[in-house]
Amino acid sequence: MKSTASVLLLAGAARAAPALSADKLPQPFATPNLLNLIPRTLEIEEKRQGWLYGTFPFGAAPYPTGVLANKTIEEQRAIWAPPVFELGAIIVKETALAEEGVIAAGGFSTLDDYAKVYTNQWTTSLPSGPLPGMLTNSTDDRTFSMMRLSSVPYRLFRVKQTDPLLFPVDEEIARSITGNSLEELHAQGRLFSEDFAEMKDQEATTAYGAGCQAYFYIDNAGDFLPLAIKVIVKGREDSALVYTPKDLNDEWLFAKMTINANDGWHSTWGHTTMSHSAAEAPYLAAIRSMSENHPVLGVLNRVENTPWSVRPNLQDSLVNGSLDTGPKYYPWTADAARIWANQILVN
Ligand SMILES: *[C@@H]1O[C@H](CO)[C@@H](O)[C@H](O)[C@H]1NC(C)=O
Ligand SMILES: *[C@@H]1O[C@H](CO)[C@@H](O)[C@H](O)[C@H]1NC(C)=O
Ligand SMILES: CC(=O)N[C@H]1CO[C@H](CO)[C@@H](O)[C@@H]1O
Repeated sequence: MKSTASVLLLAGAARAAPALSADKLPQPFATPNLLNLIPRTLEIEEKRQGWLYGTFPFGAAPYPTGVLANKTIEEQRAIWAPPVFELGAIIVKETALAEEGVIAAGGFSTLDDYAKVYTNQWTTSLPSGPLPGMLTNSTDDRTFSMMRLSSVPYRLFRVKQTDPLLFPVDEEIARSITGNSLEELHAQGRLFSEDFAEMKDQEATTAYGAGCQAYFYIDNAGDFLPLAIKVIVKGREDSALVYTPKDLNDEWLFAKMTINANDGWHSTWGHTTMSHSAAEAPYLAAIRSMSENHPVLGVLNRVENTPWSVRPNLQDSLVNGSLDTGPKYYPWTADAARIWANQILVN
């Protein structure tokens, strides 16, 4: 089975590759043995000199540098950078068109007017429109809670019975929303939480931001719903307000939007470090430790598809080419992104 797979992989590689000189002919995948010991030792020695541990301005896991690494990085950048910049240019163009479209349609005066931003707009950069329900059901609590589950849910936890509660919720209000007190939901294993409190301390732009904590619960019908959001602002922790669906609609919406910024920030930057860097660190070590014909590296080479383009792309496009300003839809700076992303990796 194993050798059949190797032959198939090799056949594919041979077909895809341009004519190879005799010394570059693909070797069958094999673990180290007496026959390949010497050529492999030489190969690995060459790779260890050409793939060094470096750093990247964005930080996170070690970033490769050296003669061989730079060549691969350049090739991967050549594949990735053009489509990213092409899309970036289209977004800039379509943003201007959407602004004109909103003005032509009479501007914003109610919340529902935000749908105008998407009417016949973003045809190339967002052809299927925003997420289902974003325009029609944006204020529905189920849209909000499903966003927690369907995007990057790693900051959502069930509050275990042995875990302390993050913050209290008025018992009468909790009962009027859920039929239970917070403690009862907790005891029944129906209570969930998100804790982004660390974000209150980040270097902010002029936009408003906070570090939020939230509770979610499973109701009697089995729906996963938000119960309360605590909005914590640096220096005013003691007077942090707890919002619930029983507050005025706009206040509750404000609380949901505030934690949305936390979760979006987490998806953007946490995914770089927790997903990409966590895979890139062992990959770089594997490149430096194994022959290209080692079956394990063969698998890693297929899994890690052009990884060395990810951080440069983030640096150039998400951070918008500037080391000083982050994407404008977050209330925190690009420096805050780098610091946060590196801390979350350590944690
Ligand atoms: C590899 O690229 C990095 C970053 O551009 C550069 O600092 C380094 O000198 C290069 N190394 C070699 C050996 O070309
Ligand atoms: C919007 O909410 C309604 C009422 O609950 C539901 O029937 C519909 O499926 C929702 N639409 C989307 C796109 O989720
Ligand atoms: C490099 C890059 O794409 N920079 C852009 C960042 O965003 C500003 C404002 O939208 C543009 O003017 C820059 O061209």
